Amino acid sequence: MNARDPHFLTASRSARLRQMLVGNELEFLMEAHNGLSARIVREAGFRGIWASGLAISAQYGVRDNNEASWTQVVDTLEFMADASDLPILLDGDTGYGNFNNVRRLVRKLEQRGVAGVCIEDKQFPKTNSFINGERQPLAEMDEFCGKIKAGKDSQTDDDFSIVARVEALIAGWGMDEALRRAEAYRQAGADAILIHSKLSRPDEILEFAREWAGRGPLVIVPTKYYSTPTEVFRKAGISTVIWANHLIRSATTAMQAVAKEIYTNETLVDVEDRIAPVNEIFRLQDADEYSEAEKRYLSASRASGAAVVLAASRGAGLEAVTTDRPKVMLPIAGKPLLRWLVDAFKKQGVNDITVVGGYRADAIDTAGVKLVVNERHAETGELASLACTIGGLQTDTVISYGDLLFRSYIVRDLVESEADFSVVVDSSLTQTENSSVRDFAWCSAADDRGLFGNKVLLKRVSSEQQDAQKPDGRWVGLLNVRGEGRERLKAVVAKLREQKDFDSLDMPALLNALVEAGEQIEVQYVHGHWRGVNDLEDFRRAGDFAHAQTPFAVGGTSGGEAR
Ligand code: SPV
Ligand code: MG
Repeated sequence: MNARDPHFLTASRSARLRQMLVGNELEFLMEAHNGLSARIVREAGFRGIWASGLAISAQYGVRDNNEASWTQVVDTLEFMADASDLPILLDGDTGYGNFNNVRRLVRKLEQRGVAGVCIEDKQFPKTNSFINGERQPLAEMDEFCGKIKAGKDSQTDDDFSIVARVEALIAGWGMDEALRRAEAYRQAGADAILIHSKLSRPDEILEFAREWAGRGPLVIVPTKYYSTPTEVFRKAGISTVIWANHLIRSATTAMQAVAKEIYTNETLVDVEDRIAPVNEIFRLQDADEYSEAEKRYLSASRASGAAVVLAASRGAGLEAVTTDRPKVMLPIAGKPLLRWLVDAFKKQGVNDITVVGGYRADAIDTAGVKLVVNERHAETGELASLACTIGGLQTDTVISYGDLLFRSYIVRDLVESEADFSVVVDSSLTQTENSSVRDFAWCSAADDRGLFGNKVLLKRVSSEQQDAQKPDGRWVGLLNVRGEGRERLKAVVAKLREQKDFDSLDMPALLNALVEAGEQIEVQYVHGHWRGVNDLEDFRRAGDFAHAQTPFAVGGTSGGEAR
């Protein structure tokens, strides 16, 4: 298999690295030091990764002296291997100990999908070759051969590669010693020789290559002799060039410049357009795959749903307490009414919450919600408020009055409903004692506990009880819209919009229009367990209800009525 062979990409990572080493073409390994840089190397088009000891240490902010433990390095490699399917050659320093450490290292690298390791003939703990390289002691040659043999004997994948790095030129031991060692390492089983040089010209590398005369693959790291044309390496019969540290260095330059600029200017405005957008980070993290998987694996009730909360009104009958805030910001048992509602939704996985404000929208606490303002709130009704955000209904959505308190099961059951449209009707409330009570509901069947589980449909909602027939309950102000129901809801709202009286229409008008359009709206009966806040009396009693919903609350009422 040639490295340009179409089967190359389907081969295992270790087979690909081996092929790069033994193939006839000049190959390149690019440095990476974490998952993100490994992904970037792959996207740039490289066919293999150099997991540089210098760069991995540096990204942890420690020195290239084995200050990061070998298991920390292996953990980093796991992120790199997960983020990129390229073969990875680990810069394994000296093998982190003696022959036995090399054996364990090779086994662990194979388990993590790393294609090969390069070990250098220095002593543990090592120092980077470019820091006083000439003063660094070399390993005893035979002992190093033992490490190579131990590594080769412990690999279970025949394609796993061990590259032996010769430091004799760096340490000033001369060409003959370098060649003597390289040959010994080849005979010990090394799959390739990395010959390292710290000169700014490639002379000693080229001389080594001539003398080596193709006895096995040669790998080089031209960090210091970087101005050498790559063609020179090709002609010299080099197998693989390692670009050893250029991503950690370029990232460092960028981070230094941006940090300094933001510090100095105390603003982001000048840097924003010159750095990767947050969406580019999401793309590199494969965020879309997560969203797809979420659709596949999270049950509908756990998937993040949406809610629209109608909160534009000041609250008729509540003028005395709403001069500086809308009704939804009235404090109930220590927190605003809206916060009770938002917390209840979030508890059920309904996280994408849009609040339609109007009167004193500036006073609405927008933490964790999106605020849309119905600018014409003074002249319009609930439906006009809903219309301000209806275009954005992308997912299953609960449409809710803003002045509700309820037991959490009510929303849980509602969002778990399979129906395209479903509403909550309280069957405990069929009479009015109070003029502010509204939204009576007539249904296809009364709340007969014996019929529990049978489908009941909404027939009509009205605040007037002129009907001879007693209502079956009261709509509590919650409508769930699912799936294709969303588009049909939009169509019905669009139709109502053509009516002259659209501005005065309320949510019951929408429910009735849906029924008239032939939609089936399923009824979920409850018996109390919720409260609306419509007047001062409701406001006063809401505190008791809210208290009873808090964990370990003692006393308080658990049921309720009245909107
Ligand atoms: C590394 O990248 O950590 C290397 C290559 O070992 S060098 O820094 O050139 O020695
Ligand atoms: Mg290194």
